Amino acid sequence: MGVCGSKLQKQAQVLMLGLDGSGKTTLLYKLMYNESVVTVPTVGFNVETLETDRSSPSMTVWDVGGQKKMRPHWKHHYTDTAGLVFVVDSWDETRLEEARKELHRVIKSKNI
Ligand SMILES: Nc1nc2c(ncn2[C@@H]2O[C@H](COP(=O)(O)OP(=O)(O)O)[C@@H](O)[C@H]2O)c(=O)[nH]1
Ligand SMILES: [Mg+2]
Repeated sequence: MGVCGSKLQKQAQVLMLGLDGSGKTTLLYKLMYNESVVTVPTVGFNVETLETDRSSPSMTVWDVGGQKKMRPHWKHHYTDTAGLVFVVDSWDETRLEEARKELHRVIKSKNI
């Protein structure tokens, strides 16, 4: 139990979802390097490990492509996910309803 507990402390998996173009990859690299990078639409996913201070677990952040054809694949990343970040472009009001539907679909899933 103790060994298992210490293992869990070392690393936590965080899943970052949201519509395509909502700013997920920008946020990931801002967190990683504190820089605004030029992004291209994510095909597949980006994954980065963010180091925190020694007392906290490091975070492995999965930024998964948000295009319509990618969304059915989101569920394959739910296992072992300790946290979910759902990114919304609050400026783009025309897609808020689409974002709301997708968020509800994710949180209603049995596996998350
Ligand atoms: N103005 C503004 N543009 C942003 C922001 N975040 C992302 N973008 C831009 O929005 C576009 C899509 O961002 P990206 O991170 O690729 O979105 P993703 O598809 O969710 O990974 C890019 O041109 C970014 O430069 C933000 O906070 N403000
Ligand atoms: Mg992206």
